[in-house]
Amino acid sequence: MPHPMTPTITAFERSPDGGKGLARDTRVRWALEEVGQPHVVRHVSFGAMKEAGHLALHPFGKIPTYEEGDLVLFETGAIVLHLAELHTGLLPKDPDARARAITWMFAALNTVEPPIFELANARLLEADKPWSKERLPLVMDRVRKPLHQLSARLGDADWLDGEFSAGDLMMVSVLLRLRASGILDEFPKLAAYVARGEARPAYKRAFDAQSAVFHEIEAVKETYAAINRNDVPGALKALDPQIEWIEPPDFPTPGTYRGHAEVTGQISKGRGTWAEGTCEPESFVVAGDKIVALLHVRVRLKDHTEWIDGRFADVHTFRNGKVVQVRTFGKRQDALDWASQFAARSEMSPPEVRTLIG
Ligand code: GTB
Repeated sequence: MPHPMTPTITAFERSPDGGKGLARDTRVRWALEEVGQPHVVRHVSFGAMKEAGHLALHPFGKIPTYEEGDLVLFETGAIVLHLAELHTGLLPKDPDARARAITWMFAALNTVEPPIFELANARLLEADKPWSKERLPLVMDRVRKPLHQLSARLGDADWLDGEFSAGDLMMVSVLLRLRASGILDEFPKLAAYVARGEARPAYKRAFDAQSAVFHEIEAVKETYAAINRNDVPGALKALDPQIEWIEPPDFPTPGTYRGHAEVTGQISKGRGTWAEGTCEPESFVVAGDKIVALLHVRVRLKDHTEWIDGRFADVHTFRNGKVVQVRTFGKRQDALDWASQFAARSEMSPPEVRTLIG
């Protein structure tokens, strides 16, 4: 498993933006990538976010959180500042320049983001209200006002105050949320500034990580949903034609199955023994290219009256968006250990283990 001091952050289990990186974990991932800090991401469901376990980390029941040893932080401003102070690369050494960069972080969060947040609320949550249409132009103007001033201050510079800093990271993250509204395009200098931020390799890695995990988790969920409805072709959809599915000796269909035809036989045979029941992923642990599905099986076999109720794990290895291997483990811990030991890391990215709980 990852080093105990490897920080763990939380993110949405299923972001409403469908993996477009608009939730606030992206700015923390970005900061982690900028400073090259390996990290774990635990993805929480909306329900779990409001439960005692998560509320102990985040009093307002939101993501992201940041855990590093005994230290628990919430609020993206605090988390990014902590990372910027702990590592080099996000804040200048000169004390005055450092204070100015921190000022830009606060400006992003306290001056620029509040009206943008209000606009998101107006567009998404209040669109059906009778007064929504009348209020929207007013909210949009509240967004534009600081943007005019910000654009004037930025001028033709690349970044807000000399070198790229945590102030720019936060400002770009905040401005990014405006893109869908079209307002960003009214400010070409700011649009170019945001594009410069997005072009940074660390931003790309952060974006790709959240996007990949969103789609991979959806694919793994769909595999089990298809098995449960006895839809074998549906269960194959996420699997690469070169798939290898390895089932240990004490399982119903032990062996190594290669390719869609053999796996079809394996799934059909195993699923064919069920009279009724389900195999549900309860949570996911993501390590590099591997997603560990922690499974709860509750099945009554044909010609049996008693129910089988058990917990085990499948490790799905992804390549180019497809599952190239599924390895079944009777013991969840064995699956977790194996996945983190053999997880492939992108050459571009620092070693990363991402954890997802449902
Ligand atoms: N001030 C806090 C911080 O900066 O950390 C705000 C944290 C926050 O609002 N988190 C949101 C959250 O957890 C996620 S970012 N909301 C869940 C809840 O309140 O129950 C806001 C967000 C959500 C979704 C999208 N999206 O899908 O596009 C974009 C932004």
